[in-house]
Amino acid sequence: MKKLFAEDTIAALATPPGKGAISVVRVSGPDAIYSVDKIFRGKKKLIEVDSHTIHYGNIESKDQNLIDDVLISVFREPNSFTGENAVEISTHGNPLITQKIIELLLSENVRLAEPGEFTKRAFLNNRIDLLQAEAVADVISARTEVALRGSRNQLDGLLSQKVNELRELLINTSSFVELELDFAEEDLVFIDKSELTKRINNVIEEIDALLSTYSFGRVIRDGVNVAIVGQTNVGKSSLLNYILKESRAIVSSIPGTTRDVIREEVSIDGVLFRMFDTAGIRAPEDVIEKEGVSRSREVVKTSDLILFLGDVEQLFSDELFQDIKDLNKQGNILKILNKIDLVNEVDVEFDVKVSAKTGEGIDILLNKLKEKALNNSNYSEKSAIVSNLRHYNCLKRAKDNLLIARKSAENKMSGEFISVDLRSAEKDLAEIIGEVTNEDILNNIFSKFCIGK
Ligand SMILES: Nc1nc2c(ncn2[C@@H]2O[C@H](COP(=O)(O)OP(=O)(O)OP(=O)(O)O)[C@@H](O)[C@H]2O)c(=O)[nH]1
Ligand SMILES: [Mg+2]
Repeated sequence: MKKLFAEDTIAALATPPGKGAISVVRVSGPDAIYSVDKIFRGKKKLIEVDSHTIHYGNIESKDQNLIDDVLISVFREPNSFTGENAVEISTHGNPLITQKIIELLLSENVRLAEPGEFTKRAFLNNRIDLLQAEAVADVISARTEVALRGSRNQLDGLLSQKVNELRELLINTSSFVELELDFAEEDLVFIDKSELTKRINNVIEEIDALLSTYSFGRVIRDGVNVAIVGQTNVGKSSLLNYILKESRAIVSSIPGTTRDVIREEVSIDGVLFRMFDTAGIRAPEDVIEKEGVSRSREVVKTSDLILFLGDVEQLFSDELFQDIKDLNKQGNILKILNKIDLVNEVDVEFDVKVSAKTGEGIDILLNKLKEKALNNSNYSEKSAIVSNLRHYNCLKRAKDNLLIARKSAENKMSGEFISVDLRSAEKDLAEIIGEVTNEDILNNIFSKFCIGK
């Protein structure tokens, strides 16, 4: 049997801390079943039961005091999430109970799990690849349905499959090149140069297609930051309230009402928008307002999208518009004209006209927001999507190596050069799914998980 990675047995609370109907303590490692058996009184000894069975009984302290009556699920290696012996103890949902159970386990040769250690073990025992391990965290933290479907696809291996296809193509192609080198003296041709270039181009195209999903992938995974900015009193807070359908921010006819940045989330057709209502920008009247204005400017810098608001009375200050444009590198700005309920006609240039009072035009605005955020991309939910910077960077490096290989092929360089770059590109792809990896990368990924995952 294949040697499993871990020698020690770990335990942690797998459900959120706090009170609930039930809580689950998860135990994994060679001694998982044996150690739980030591603190469990049921009809049968757990070391004797079959894998994937559930058992009722009591958890007792050393002096035989009842801690809780529990249900225990037993999984025998290699058929568990981690690939190791694993036990899940379902208790009544009280932190005092789960804490006590974990303490008892710690006295039975079990140690507390590190963040992400269960998932890390699943990866190291080849139950899932690195892409899927990362998807576990994404599935858990997804905040909209679209994000959930995206991470679910990754967990199901959609992106892994695509990456592996490309790796196979590269391995295949570079073996032909290498074969030719082996038979250099016989002057045999296994793959002619035009076929070689064609194949490299094919992989570059596929990588480009994956890279192009990144902005979309990032949007559905992380959401979009939207800043509402403009002069005072143009109706920024009213717009926020209208979009949220609640009276979140204070609205008043006094200019300079909003002083702090107000942040709220709203999901529009499954895309998460983080809306920032900011202090109106004008020459500040006091220190608090001054701080408010400087915070507005900070928000502008880090937002993905800007709603630059004017109203029918104040229109747009070109100077302020330019100022905001200079601050925001993304340059995604929508010019919105507010309070159109007050006039019959308007004669200014803007992207959308709305009334935060009557709601006129807000639907159009939200659609535009979504369009801008998704960059007009129209990806099928069934296709592989890149949503993680680490994956994006690996793909980018693979592409760069392929561009060099293509150049060498076009310049009729010796196969040695070409095969080296093809192999490097393949390694870059292997890094995505964790086939080549190092401890730093792993620590970096799994330390972001919480304990119990
Ligand atoms: N008629 C009309 N009045 C509006 C509309 N939107 C906002 N107002 C009014 O305009 C005034 C200012 O609205 P706010 O939402 O507080 O404006 P703001 O841009 O957040 O202002 P500051 O926070 O001071 O920068 C309030 O009296 C609102 O009722 C609108 O579409 N139509
Ligand atoms: Mg305001």
